Amino acid sequence: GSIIGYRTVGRRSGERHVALVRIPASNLADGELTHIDRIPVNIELADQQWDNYCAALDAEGWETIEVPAAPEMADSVFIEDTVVMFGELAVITNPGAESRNAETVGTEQAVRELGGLAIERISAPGTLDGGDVLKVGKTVYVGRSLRTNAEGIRQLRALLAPHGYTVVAVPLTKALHLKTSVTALPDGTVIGWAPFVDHPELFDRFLAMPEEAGAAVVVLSPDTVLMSASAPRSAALIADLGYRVVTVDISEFEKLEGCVTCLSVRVR
Ligand code: CIR
Repeated sequence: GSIIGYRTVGRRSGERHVALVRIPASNLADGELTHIDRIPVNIELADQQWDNYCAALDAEGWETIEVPAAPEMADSVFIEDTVVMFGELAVITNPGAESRNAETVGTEQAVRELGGLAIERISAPGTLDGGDVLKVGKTVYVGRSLRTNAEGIRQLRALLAPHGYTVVAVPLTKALHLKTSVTALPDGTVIGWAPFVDHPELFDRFLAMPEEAGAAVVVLSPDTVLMSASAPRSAALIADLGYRVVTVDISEFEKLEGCVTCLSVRVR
């Protein structure tokens, strides 16, 4: 059928699908926490879950490339916050948490080594975390969060305007990052955990998920999404809409307010 056709075309085109990842730091358990209490993190299990996450991407045709390890930066595994990709343009962020700010150095190095990408930067006093940026076609929703400020949004808007993107700022008070509260299906429907969404009316189509972790999907192909194993009812709901759902257990990262999106950056 057409679903299989899509995947075959993808492979035939010989396009290289790359995702950046970063191995968990040895002090992962000390990561920042904003909205939840600290629960002990099982480091060994976290390493295993990270391996499985990378293997799942690989199995779905995304070659994983490791950004140089930052063993002393507790939150560095959450690489999504350090760079946002817009086709040929990579925007290196300026993470809003002091403890995370230097994470961008290794990411920028890796992006440079990938080659073929124009590199721009968000700079002080602007702050922006990649977890606050949700792309839906040519619309770029950006969470105005504890981590992303007005100046960061202004800079991103100015960088993207020449590329034909519209930046839509989204007030966010109930979750750490925009993508903790909403992401989007391949068809552009914004899905989310309603208690975390201040303004569902900002989205063209909004579909509420039955679980908190169900708010986050990673689009792997036009017919496949990656989700956390801690949102089985949301996964079933999305499968029932005609999508293939691949699940991974990321419990140890969820204890640190990480979700399925933040452990990689898909270069696209
Ligand atoms: C932090 O507070 O920055 C980390 N503990 C979690 C970051 C998760 N990133 C994301 O959702 N994009």
